[in-house]
Amino acid sequence: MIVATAGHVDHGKTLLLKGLTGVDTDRLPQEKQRGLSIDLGFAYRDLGQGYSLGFVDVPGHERFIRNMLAGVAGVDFALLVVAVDDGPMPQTLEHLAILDLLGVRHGAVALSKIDRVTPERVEEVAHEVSALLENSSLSGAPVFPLSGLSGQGIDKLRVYLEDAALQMGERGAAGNFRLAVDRSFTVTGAGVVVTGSVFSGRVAVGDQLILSPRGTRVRVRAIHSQNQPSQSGSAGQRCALNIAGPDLEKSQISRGDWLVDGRVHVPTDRFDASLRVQGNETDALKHWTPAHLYLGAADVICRVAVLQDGVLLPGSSGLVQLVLDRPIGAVRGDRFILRDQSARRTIAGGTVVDPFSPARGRARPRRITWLQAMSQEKPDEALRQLLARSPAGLDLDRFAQAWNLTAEEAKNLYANLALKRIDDDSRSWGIAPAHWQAYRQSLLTAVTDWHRQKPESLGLHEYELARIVTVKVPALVLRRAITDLIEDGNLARKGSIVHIPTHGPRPSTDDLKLWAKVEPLVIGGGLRPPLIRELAADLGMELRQLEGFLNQAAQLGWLIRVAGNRYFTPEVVLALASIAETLAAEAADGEFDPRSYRDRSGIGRNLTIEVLEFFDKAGLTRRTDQGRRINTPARDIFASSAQV
Ligand SMILES: Nc1nc2c(ncn2[C@@H]2O[C@H](COP(=O)(O)OP(=O)(O)OP(=O)(O)O)[C@@H](O)[C@H]2O)c(=O)[nH]1
Ligand SMILES: [Mg+2]
Repeated sequence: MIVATAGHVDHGKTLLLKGLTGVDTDRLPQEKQRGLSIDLGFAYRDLGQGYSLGFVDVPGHERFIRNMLAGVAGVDFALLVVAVDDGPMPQTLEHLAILDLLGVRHGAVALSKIDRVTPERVEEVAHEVSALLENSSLSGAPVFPLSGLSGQGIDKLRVYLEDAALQMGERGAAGNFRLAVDRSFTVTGAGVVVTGSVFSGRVAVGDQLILSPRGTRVRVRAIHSQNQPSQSGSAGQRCALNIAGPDLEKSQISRGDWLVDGRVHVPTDRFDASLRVQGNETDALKHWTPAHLYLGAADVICRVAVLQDGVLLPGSSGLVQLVLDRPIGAVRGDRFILRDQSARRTIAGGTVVDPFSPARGRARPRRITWLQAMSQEKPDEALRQLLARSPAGLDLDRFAQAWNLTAEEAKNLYANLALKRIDDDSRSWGIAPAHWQAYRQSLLTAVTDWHRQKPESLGLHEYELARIVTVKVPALVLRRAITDLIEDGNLARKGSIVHIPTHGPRPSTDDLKLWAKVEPLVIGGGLRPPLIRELAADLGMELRQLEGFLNQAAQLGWLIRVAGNRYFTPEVVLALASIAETLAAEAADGEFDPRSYRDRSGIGRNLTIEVLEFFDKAGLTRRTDQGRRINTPARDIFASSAQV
């Protein structure tokens, strides 16, 4: 368990921690000199049985609130310190508001400096503080009157903290490893060490991690968890990681960076969030208000885009998009604080809803319903709703990253949902079964409509199909849908053209006109139709143009290109095939040779060779040592194209 102090300047936070742990967390010379905490201080207390308490001491002075914000992010427990001589002061209130906005639910109040006042005064402040807590996330937190100076009352608080730590146990180490860096330094002999609170997951010595958002790869050489050497560290602990990497020298590590598992290295400079405006703000939060964002240990300047109703009234909550000056690390559920432009006032706090936000259409109704689904507490319910609302499905990898799910967690989640998954090497797509059916159907409808409108074409290219269909999916999904439809016999593919299997191309009027001239000439040649060259001369056409037409006529099934320079009608091909069958049937051994074929058909020696070779290719005949025999009956091969 990690405990952060909170409270007004000089109210006795640091002295109390010294009483609890024996450690003076004011380590900077300047802090000693001024008797004031400036930066974060850290202390630990071992509870045995593998449990320990980690303390983050924050400065109370309002000038150092930025450090305070870095310190309280990611803690489990808040220790609000109020000196009874002063009673609640401005930073008591501000720190309490911050803890409330961050949703810190576990905590205790230390009423310090009781050695300075009467018991009546202690009672009075106790009441005052309890009333302050009432409408906050720390409502009902126990109150411990004590003196940091004499040590009176500290034992009771210590016992309470130890009990709380044991009760909380180890925070579930769900999610990928994320540590919010609050300090980094170099140790001679060991190298770079970074410290911070572990927000989620687990880390072990030897793990590869990424320094995010800059993306530097590092390896974990050694771990101190809660100040003890350890082989691993996990959520709810403060860790110091000794890291190494080839590019580490060059990269400046600073407070606000994250050390994360590669799966959640997804920097974002724009995210959607649910935001609550502080109740004591005087004005409504307007669209595009500039602000300071504090998330994890990072702070960055941003603009607040209000997504609904234009403004957010004091005390109210709503959806916003934060547009940041620079990328940071953030995942669904991360808590944050907004302060005003000059960073003087805490104005709001919130929770990240979707770390991956579109720049355009952020306030469209479709986007708002998406965010409402993403606002669900559990990822399975969120995914169920998103799938139901996404006719095109969604990117599952993005979803898992947004929710900081490990590969294992994601796998289990998908297994328990009705979900059609389409994966390739680079991405994983999910779509609700009903939407998948509808999408496939829309493809079929589009192809059918295409045939109706363009009967002369065989079909359409995949990219044309993708353009026509209203639901837009990634190429991988389109391809899978087409493949499935082909497998089920609903579609057919020829090259890159898809079509309904029963559809054949229909000729245009011009084609029909030309065919009316060509057909008699081809038929007129009997079993020896004219050469293409001869046809062109007869028709007065250019050879190339005629060839184009004949090729198309072949696709329409009107002609068959038997030899390189000659087209036959299917009827003539069938007649020539019958001659081969007759010859084979007449022969005792079922074989015939080119000479007998030439004599029977009368088409001449050269054409005989061409025709017989064509028959071999088409599978009608098969060559043997002596001649040829029939391989497949002519009707099975040519009858469907001939008009019989
Ligand atoms: N008499 C008395 N003095 C105390 C007590 N606790 C703290 N002090 C004194 O109050 C002064 C401030 O104490 P700190 O512990 O530094 O206060 P702090 O809350 O850490 O202050 P910041 O970190 O600057 O916000 C010091 O001089 C302490 O000795 C107490 O219980 N009784
Ligand atoms: Mg202090």
